Amino acid sequence: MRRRSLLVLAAVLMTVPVPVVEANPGRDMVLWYDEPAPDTNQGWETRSLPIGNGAMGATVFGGVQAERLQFNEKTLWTGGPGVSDYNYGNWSEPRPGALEAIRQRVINEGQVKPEDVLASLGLKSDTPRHRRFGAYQSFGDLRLAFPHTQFTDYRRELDISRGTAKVSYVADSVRYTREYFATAKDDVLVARISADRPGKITMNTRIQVPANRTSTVAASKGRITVTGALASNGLRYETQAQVNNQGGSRTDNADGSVSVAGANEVTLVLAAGTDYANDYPKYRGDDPHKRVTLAVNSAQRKSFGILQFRHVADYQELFGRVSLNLGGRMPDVPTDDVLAAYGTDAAADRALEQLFFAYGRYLLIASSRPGSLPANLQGVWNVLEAPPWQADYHLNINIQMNYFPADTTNLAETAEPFAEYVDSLREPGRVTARDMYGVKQGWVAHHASNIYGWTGAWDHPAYFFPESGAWLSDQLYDHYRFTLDSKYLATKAYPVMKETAQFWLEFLQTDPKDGKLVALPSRSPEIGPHTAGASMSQQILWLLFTDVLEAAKIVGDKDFAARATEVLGKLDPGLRVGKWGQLQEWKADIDDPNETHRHVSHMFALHPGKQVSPRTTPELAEAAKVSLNARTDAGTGWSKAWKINFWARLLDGDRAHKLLADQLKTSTLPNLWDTHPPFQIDGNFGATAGATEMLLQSHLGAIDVLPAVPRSWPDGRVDGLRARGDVTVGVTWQSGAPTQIRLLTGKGDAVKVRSSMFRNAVRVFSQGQLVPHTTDGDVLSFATRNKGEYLIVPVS
Ligand code: FUC
Repeated sequence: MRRRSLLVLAAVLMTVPVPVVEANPGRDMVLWYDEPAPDTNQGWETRSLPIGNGAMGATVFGGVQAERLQFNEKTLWTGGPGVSDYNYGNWSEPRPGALEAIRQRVINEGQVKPEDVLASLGLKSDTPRHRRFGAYQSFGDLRLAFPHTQFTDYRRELDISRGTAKVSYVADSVRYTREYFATAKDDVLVARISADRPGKITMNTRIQVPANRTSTVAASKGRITVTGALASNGLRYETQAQVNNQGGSRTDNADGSVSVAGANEVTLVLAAGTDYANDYPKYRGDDPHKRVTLAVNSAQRKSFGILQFRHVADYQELFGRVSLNLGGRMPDVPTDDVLAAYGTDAAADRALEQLFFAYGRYLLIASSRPGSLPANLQGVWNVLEAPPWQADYHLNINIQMNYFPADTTNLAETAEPFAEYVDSLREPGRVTARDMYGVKQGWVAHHASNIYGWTGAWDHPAYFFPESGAWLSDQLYDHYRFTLDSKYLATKAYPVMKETAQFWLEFLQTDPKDGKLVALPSRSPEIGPHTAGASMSQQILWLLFTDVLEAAKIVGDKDFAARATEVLGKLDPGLRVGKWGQLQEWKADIDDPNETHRHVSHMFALHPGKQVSPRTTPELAEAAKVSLNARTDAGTGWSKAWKINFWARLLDGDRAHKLLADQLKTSTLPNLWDTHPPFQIDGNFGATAGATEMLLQSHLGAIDVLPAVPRSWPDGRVDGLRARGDVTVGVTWQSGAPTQIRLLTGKGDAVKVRSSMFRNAVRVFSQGQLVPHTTDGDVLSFATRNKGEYLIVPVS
């Protein structure tokens, strides 16, 4: 009887969501403001609201009289092959013996100053980098002018549950509404301007582009076309916007603007593109005219309603896969006020945390979709000609962090542009490996790259980071561990991983001190001297060869598996506890306990690596805590975000939550963009990844449920998170302990689930039937089948 009713209950629980607390999706997933963003660069950075479809992005200012949508397209970059003396960062002439001399100095003297390494291996100051490297550019501004000077009831919002933005206000007793979205389905930005009374829309539409390019502007049949080329490199660009009115009249103006008078409604579709192609060595493809014309033509044939329906369905298919309920209750005040009041009201704090978590997923969907370039330092949004760090691809933490949440939060597709980009660095990277280091096989890139295959040297002492390719390869393999997509492994990840490992087979050196293989010279990113075998270098390389070994076995590359095994036998793993109990940052015990630098790269073994964990290596985990405590919780946006991940991996939920709170209080702008400062998007992605690590981990082989849930999240529910092994996970918890674990298996295999819940008896159900399982301490194991649904509940 008891068993039967449990089975019924279980069957019911499988299908009916059981929220622990009431959520209010209408309000919870909306950022909203009661004023426009100021029409300045600072207003853009702190208050404009981002929409995007991966390739294109726009930010909504929401001015009543003067609306501005600043827009971007990923491929509009200065620099590169269009600049006459572009050289991919490679040396202009050979420097025989330069690398050997530095290596010998490191061996003889123990360490060498970054400036000395720069002088012998870096870019010479007579070949300034900036002009050649280039920077990501603003495409332009879509400017809409309205006659309204007096208004009331103003609201500007971004609904991240739908991927749509809206501005609305009342003027002369008429409610005006502007709706915006960027759709990946139809490759355009879409706007609708409407009113609650007919014939009320009178407006002017124009497109403005920055001065660093030629431009021809024309308007015909409501179509505004702007074409030209960047002065820097001749990159051709084109943007078209179609203005369609329902009712009233439309006029093409000689200045290239389009006016509408007395319409019921106006819809706008805009597309943009360049003749860039991610194709070494020229990086040029077809003129954008055809593509842009086709995108606008086919979009304008669809009604606004159809475009919106297609967009929302497409967007929600991704966004809707995950939900998190921490019991938050969003107060009915603007989002900037909720942020400012963070820390004063638990229910509002939880609501903001839920929103911030979801916002990272929103931003990733908006800035990284298949077929385009990956999210850069600012995702897809940039307003400046000279953005901070070129809004480029920094390869020593930043692009990696952008993709930390891709798999764990069930957005595997967003990682495709990342894999394609990494793959595309191989061709230029082979030339760099050969020209700079005389390496015959393999590829290398250094600490940052552009969209034109810049894999060579830099003109800054921080530049030397040949390990970037290895870290990127580790991440490509981790993606496989989530999806178990063997075609992706064989055709995409493994070839990149193998070629990276080939570089290191030649580049690794034997440390005469102990005969171990080390990176030489090697530095902890952006801090300290160049030495032999800095911890992060070794940890990354340990993971690379461990992954390559595993992958080689799967794809059947026996010879290379043997090479990887050989290297692993001799490789220094980069794990040492030093004299003040710290996890050493360098091979020699030279860590300064007073150092508070934002980079804490030697924690790589903790996250995203797997060598250090309280579960497997408690002494090393203790040492990691000592190092992290010495570095303090301070740091820039991304640094705090990474620390959330570190403390989650150390199973300290309260500390992880403190870092998340610190990030919200001190590194988050009113539009919820992360600030380094300035705005840098990696911190958004890192925070979302960190919150996920608090709820679910799977890097050690078991699905670790609620490994670091903080005291401030006593009750909650999460659905749709992904664990390695192609498993989708949901958890409901009360007083910090799971009351229900839901698994959806993919390819199907035995699973191991870890939770303190298993110290007491549990039942596992699938399709209303009990599933046999075994428990060993906190770990529960059972066999699963393809696409099986499983429910784990306590016996009580
Ligand atoms: C690295 C970091 C900086 C910044 C830049 C884009 O150089 O050290 O803090 O994030 O990347």
